[in-house]
Amino acid sequence: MQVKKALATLGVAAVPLMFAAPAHADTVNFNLDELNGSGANATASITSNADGSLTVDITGNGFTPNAPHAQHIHGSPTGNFFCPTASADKNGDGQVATEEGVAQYGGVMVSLTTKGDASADSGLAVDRMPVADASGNLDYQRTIPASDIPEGVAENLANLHIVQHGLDVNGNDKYDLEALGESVFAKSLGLDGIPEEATNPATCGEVAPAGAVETGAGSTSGAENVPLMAFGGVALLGSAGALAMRRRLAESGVKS
Ligand SMILES: [Cu+2]
Repeated sequence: MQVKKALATLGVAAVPLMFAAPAHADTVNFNLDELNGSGANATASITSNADGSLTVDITGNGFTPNAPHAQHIHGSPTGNFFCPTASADKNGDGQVATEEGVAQYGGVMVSLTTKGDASADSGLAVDRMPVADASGNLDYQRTIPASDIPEGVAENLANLHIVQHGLDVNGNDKYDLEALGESVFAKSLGLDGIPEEATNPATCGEVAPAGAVETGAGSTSGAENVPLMAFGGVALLGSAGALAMRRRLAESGVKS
C-alpha cells in the first residue's frame, strides 16, 4: 500500500487503519470553459468514493445572476463525446443550442441537482438546480449516492464531462425571450415560453489536461448518431417537473 510505504519512508512505524485514506477514493479535476460567449467559467472536481457515491465540487463565476443553472455530467463511460465545437451550431445562429450540442457532448449521465434525485430523469429539474448569486458566482457541492450513478460512470470519470446551462446573451442579467427567442429544446418537450437563454449551454468542461493535446473536431465518429432522447430522459419529465421549471424560471424574472 502506497500510504504505508510513504509513511514507512518517513519513519512512521504503524498507522491505525482508521486513519488511512479510504480505498478507491479518486479525484478527477475538470476545467469548464465558456460556451456560446456566456462569459462563465468554472472548475470542478469529482471524487469517486469507496461506497460508489460521487462527491462533486464546482466553483464558477460569470453566470446569469440570481438564476438557476441546470448542470449535468454528460457523455458516456466509454468516451466518444466531448465539449462541443462551433461546428455543432447547425442553424448558424451563433449559439450551440442544447439540442445541437447533444450530438457532441452526449446524453445526461448524472443531473447535478442540489437535492433529491440526481439521475438523468432530473435533467430539467430547474427547481433543484443551483442558483448563481447576485454577482454571478455559482458554487456547488454535493455527494451523490451510488444509486443515482449509472454503471461505469464512477470508474470512468475521465471520459465524461460537465455541462452547465443558462446564459444571458443580451446582458440584461436575466433569461428572456428577446435575445434568442423560445427554447427549441424546451418546446420539443411541450414547454412553451421558456427562453433559449435558459437552456443553452454556458460552460463545458473536460478533464483538466495533464499535458494532453486537444485534437479538436477530428474525432466525431458515431457522435452524430446519438438520438435526441439520449439527452437523458428529460422527455420523461412529467408535467409536475415542467411546472416546477416554469415556476422557477418565473421566480428568476422570466416571462413564460
Ligand atoms: Cu446538460
